[in-house]
Amino acid sequence: MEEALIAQYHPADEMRCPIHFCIGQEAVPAALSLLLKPEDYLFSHHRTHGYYFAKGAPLRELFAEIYGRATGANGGLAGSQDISHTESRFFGGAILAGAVCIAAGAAFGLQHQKAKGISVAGFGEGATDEGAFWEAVNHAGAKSLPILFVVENNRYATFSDQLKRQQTDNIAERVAPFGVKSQSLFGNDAPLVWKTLSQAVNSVRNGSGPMLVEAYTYRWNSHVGPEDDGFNKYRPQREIDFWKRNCPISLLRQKLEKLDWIDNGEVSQMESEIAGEIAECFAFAKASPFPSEANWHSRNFSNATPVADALLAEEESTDFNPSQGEAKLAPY
Ligand SMILES: Cc1ncc(C[n+]2csc(CCOP(=O)(O)OP(=O)(O)O)c2C)c(N)n1
Ligand SMILES: [Mg+2]
Repeated sequence: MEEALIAQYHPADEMRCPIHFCIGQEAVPAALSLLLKPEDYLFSHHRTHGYYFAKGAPLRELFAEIYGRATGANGGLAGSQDISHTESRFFGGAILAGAVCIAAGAAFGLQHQKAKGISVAGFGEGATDEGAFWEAVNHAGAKSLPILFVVENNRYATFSDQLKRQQTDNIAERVAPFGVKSQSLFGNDAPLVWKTLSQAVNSVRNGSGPMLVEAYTYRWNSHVGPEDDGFNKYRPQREIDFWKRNCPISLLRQKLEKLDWIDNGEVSQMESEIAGEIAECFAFAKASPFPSEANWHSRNFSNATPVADALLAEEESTDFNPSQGEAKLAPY
C-alpha cells in the first residue's frame, strides 16, 4: 500500500499532507492486528498507517483522508499523521509523546470505569526524549494501569542517532524502576514479535499492570515523504543494507515457505487481491469531493470557538487590512 502511495505522490502532487512511511516496520503493527480486540484503544505517533490497520480501520478512508477528501476517516481535515478512526478506537497524533500520554489517560479511564479492554501506545524511541513520556510511564506504574507501551526503536529521530541523544539504547531497562515490566526483542522477526506482544497483551489484559515492549527495527524510507533524505549521510550504508536484508516480510515468507505453509501461487494471489483493493481505494479517493465549510462545522467538537470566531469576524470586516499588524481579538 505504501509503495503504491510513494509511486503516486510525485509528480501528481494530489495528496494533501506529508506522509511518514513505515516500510520496514511492518512486524509490530501486523502482530498487534491479530491481538487487539474492538474494545481496546490504540494511540499512535506520526507514523500512523501500520497502527491504523492494526485496529482494523478501513483502507479506503485512509486513502481519502490522505487525498484531503470529505469521505476520509476525518473528513479530509487531519491527513496522514493525525488520522483517527473513532469507531475502531484508533487515534493518531503528531505531537511527539502526546499519544503516549493520552493512552495513559485512556487506560486510567478504563480502570476507573472497570471497563473491558486495554490501552496501547505505539511510538518511536524519539518519544522517550520527551519528559511527558516519563510522566506517563510513572503514572502507569504508580496506578498499575492497563496499558501496553510499544516502542519501535528504529534508532533515529529524524536525522538524529539515539546514542547522540541518550546514554544508552535500552528503553526497556529504564522503565523497570517505575514498576513497568518490559521486554526487548529483534523487531523484524514477525512470529517472535507476535509471541512477545501476545504475552504482553495477555499480561496487561489479565490485570497484571503496565508493560513495555521495545522492538528494534528500521525504517527504509526518509523520515518523511517519498524523497530520499540520505543526502547528509546520517545513516551508514552498511546499516541500511543489514536491515534491508532482514526485511520482516521476506523473513516471514522464508519461514513459511520452509515450513511448507505457503507457496508462490498463494503469495501471487494475495498480491493481486491487494493490488485490486489498492486500485479501488485510489479511485474512491480521487472521485470523492473535497470538504466544505459544513464538514468543518460538523467535526468541531465545540460550537464555542471564540478565538476562531473573532479572527473570522476580523477577516470578514470591510476595514480588515492585514498590513496593519496583529488582529485584535474580542475578549472571551
Ligand atoms: C513535541 C514535538 N517535538 C518535535 C516534533 C517533530 N518531530 C516529528 S517526528 C520527530 C522524530 C520522531 O522520532 P521517533 O519518535 O524515533 O519516531 P520515528 O520517526 O523514528 O518513527 C520529531 C522530532 C514533534 N512532532 N513534536
Ligand atoms: Mg525513531
